[in-house]
Amino acid sequence: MREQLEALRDEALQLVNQASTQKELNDVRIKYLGKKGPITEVLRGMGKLSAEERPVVGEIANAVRGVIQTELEQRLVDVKQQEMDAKLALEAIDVTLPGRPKQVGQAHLLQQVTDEIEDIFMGLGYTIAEGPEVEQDLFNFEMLNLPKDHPARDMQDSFYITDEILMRTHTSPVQARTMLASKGEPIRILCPGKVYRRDEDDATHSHQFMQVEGLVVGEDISMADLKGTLEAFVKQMFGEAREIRLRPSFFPFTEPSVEVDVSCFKCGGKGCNICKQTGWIEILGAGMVHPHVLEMAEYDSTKMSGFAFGMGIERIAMLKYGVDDIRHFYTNDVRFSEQF
Ligand code: FA5
Repeated sequence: MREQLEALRDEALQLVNQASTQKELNDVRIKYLGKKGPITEVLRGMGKLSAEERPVVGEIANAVRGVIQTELEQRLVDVKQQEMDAKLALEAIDVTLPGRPKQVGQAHLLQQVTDEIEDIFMGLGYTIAEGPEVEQDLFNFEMLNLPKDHPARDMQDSFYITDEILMRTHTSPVQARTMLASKGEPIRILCPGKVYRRDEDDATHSHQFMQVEGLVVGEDISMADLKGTLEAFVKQMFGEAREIRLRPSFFPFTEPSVEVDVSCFKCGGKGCNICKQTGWIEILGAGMVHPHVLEMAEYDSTKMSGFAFGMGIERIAMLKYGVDDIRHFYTNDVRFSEQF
């Protein structure tokens, strides 16, 4: 009986040592220590033994059961630890791996230039105004001294939605809207925005582009104020060395009207391929607000005067950043956008 029990013990302990999962250990426990296991069987058969044998066999059986029990518990602790280690290894996160950099966007160059222009004029006391891109003929043309049959309309032939509604051809309608809303009070506004014309697209023209309008109305506003303002703007935008030149021009809503050129940033005025050998580059149209335009917007033109200007934002951006084709602004190629 002793040999039989010791053999069972050795067999069970070997299996305990070989087990590598909690389930295998549980199987060993059921097989050797369970109700139908061989040790329980031995203990159950004790009744058939003699009175001398009984305590001896009982002691051995209990000792064998105790050893198996202890070994099982010990092994269970080890197996649990191994299982935990394996799980941790599987789920390990390498915190030393460098992260994936997030792609950070940036403002479009036209937006950057618009912001720069706004900053300069806000420094001169201007406020920013806005107007609709889908505009009435009334504000886009009529209130600006361009009645229905005026030939100067041809220069800005546009996209009409109805006979009376069109995509605005310039930011100048904001002049009329602001004057009407200001009810005879002084004005100093800047209005950037998109405009639309039925122009052929080429390196310097687009059917949709951006302008920024400036309008100042008050007592004793003169051409000298216009010139001083634009000079201050050009020097801040393009550098102290830049000069401006005013050339006579025509716009129905200003009188007198001028085109404003800036001295070439590349050759400084000597003449080169950028300025087409003239030393000057045109950046905007401007003039003194026509008395009739003031009157239409209910301003007393004998007491109040004003100046206005309108520049192409693409033109300013191309000059300042050396962009050679206006179409780069609209193709959404990040290799272009990322450079600024
Ligand atoms: C005007 O649009 C006038 N409203 C400007 C003005 C405002 C004059 C206030 C007097 C008082 P003009 O058509 O010249 O003027 O356009 C102004 C600027 O817009 C041009 O100097 C040019 O830089 C830009 N521009 C005109 N057409 C295009 C085009 N198709 N593509 C890109 N830029 C253009």
